[in-house]
Amino acid sequence: MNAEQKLGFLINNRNLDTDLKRIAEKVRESERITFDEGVLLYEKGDLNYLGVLANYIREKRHGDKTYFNRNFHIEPTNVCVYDCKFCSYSRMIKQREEGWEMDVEGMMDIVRRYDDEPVTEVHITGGVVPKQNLEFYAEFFKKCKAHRPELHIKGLTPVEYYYIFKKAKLSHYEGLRYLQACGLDSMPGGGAEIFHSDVREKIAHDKCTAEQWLDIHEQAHKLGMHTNATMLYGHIEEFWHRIDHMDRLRQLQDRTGGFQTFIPLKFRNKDNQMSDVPEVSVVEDLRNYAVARIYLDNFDHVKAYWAMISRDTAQLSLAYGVDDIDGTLDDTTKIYSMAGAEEQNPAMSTKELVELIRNVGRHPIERDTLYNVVTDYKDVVFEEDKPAKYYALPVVN
Ligand code: V47
Ligand code: SF4
Repeated sequence: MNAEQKLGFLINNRNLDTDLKRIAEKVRESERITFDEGVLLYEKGDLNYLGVLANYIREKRHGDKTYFNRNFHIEPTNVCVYDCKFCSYSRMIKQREEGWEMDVEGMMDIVRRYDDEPVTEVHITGGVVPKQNLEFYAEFFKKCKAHRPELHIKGLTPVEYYYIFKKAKLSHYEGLRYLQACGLDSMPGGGAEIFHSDVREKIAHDKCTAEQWLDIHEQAHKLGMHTNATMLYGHIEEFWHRIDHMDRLRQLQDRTGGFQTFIPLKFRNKDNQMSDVPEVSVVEDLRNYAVARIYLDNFDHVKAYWAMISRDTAQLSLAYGVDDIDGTLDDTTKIYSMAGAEEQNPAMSTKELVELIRNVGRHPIERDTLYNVVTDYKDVVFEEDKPAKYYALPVVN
């Protein structure tokens, strides 16, 4: 049975709850579901039901195509002026001895390590410190572009921008316009956490508010930049907080169309101030991907970040609405390993990523940050005698 037949079969099941049947019919007719219906999906939808709906939408949009990219991260600092309770990564100013703070040359050294490698994106994210201010990032973006113009800079989040623009006395629009002129191409989805103040005040009380986060993305969209959005789920929030979060994103997307990808991020509980909060199950992860795919009808892509949820769950997620699994990473990010993710040194070669996708019957496509196709791997056979670097990124010591 294909995805459409499965949906038809489910709708014709006489035992299906009437509310769930109505939602399934809406999905078949490509009608938007309401806030209350979103909450109901979480409350009543079992894994099979949600998977059928989400996969129907996923295959209608993308067929079997599954995207990844070749990227690396730079984490300019793990010191942070903020105090997010879920963060295992940041070292407060007073714990500086355990922290690092790079200068522009240190960041350029990382960029230069990839000079002969076919990476298309550098993803920059980390803590917030006074020294890494507007001019710091302006200088880095300019140097990076001068060195390698085609490398896409996906940099920082509203958490950093709110802090540095305020210090520089610039509006969100002015600050972003300036950094865009220096070389910034797009913005990753971090810092969103859970928007609703009931939860945000408990887990991320001192960084940018939901309104500030959304406004910075809106200004970026006005400048023609594409951005992503995340949601940190599976801790103290309730289902309706997740729908509230996605609803605010859906509304902004209706206005601007600037979001590309939604990335649910599973809360990991190692070594942070919320270690007493248990992590949710893999079933809940999959249900959550599926609800996101159903609710966010105006987002093109839903991404499972394999470094955070493990390779196995990333593979499973491809049947629950996910069409993107991020990139090679090359062991350049520590955010998740420090929070207890299975991947302690996250790096995958292109060949491994392609095989991971193929092994669950999907069609691997290497994309650039803006989803232009770089290589379609449908019929590519990996040859033993091709130099490893053709497929794989080197391990950096
Ligand atoms: O904003 C921090 C999250 C985010 C924990 O846009 C945690 O392509 C779980 O946003 N458990 C940063 N999550 C990472 C991020 C991201 C990752 C991959 C791709 C993209 C993209 C964006 O990491 C933070 C925060 O929400 N985070 N600590 C934790 N203990
Ligand atoms: Fe700082 Fe980000 Fe950690 Fe919050 S999540 S403490 S803003 S590094």
